[in-house]
Amino acid sequence: MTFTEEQLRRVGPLWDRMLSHRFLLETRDGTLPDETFATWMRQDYLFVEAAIPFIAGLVAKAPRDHREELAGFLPALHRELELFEERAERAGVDLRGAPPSFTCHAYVQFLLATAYRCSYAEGFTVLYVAEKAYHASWKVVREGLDEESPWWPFVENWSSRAFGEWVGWLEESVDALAEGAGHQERARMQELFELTTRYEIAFWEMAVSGEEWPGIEDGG
Ligand code: MP5
Repeated sequence: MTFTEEQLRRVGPLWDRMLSHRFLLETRDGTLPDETFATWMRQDYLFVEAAIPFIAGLVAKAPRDHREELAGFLPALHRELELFEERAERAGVDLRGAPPSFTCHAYVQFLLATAYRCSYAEGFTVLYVAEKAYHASWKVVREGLDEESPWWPFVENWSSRAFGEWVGWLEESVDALAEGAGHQERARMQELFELTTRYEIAFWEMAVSGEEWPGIEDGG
């Protein structure tokens, strides 16, 4: 069994929880309140902005045969930001000025910390799980969302065949990195695999709960 098969099996219950999250099912069924979707858009825009220095940090450490593929993802992130800007303008959502939610802030700090402080294989594991999670999540939405929906371009972005090929490359690569990892590094990769899955669930949860920072309600 490959590393990713083993880990996806291990975190299976969490993964199922992520894929059956209300945010995805209600977006799929067209019943999610627009304001909830707008919350996700504002926060994910911040996440994607931070994904750029995250990937750049990984590129700096990447083995030579990974550099081109990884660096080649940076323009895709810029196009993704434009997709958010275009959709937000169409839907009358103001993307600018929203502070990061507690969960978004934590997830972004986690991303950057793994890219800059962990080994390449460990940071790469986080990238793989985040991308695999979005590919799988938006495939759930794809199963029912009307193609006329203003949110369809997001479905297309992450559930497309091209994105699936990118996730396929990440999967083969993370499996090869795990093969070459020592016992301790592999254990760290497993831990980061689970943590990233938990962050993905927390991100959907943040969007539906409209969470505030602790202390904000009493002026703290
Ligand atoms: C991704 C994302 C996918 N945009 N947001 C979260 C919370 N997780 C994963 O990453 P990318 O870099 O936008 O493909």
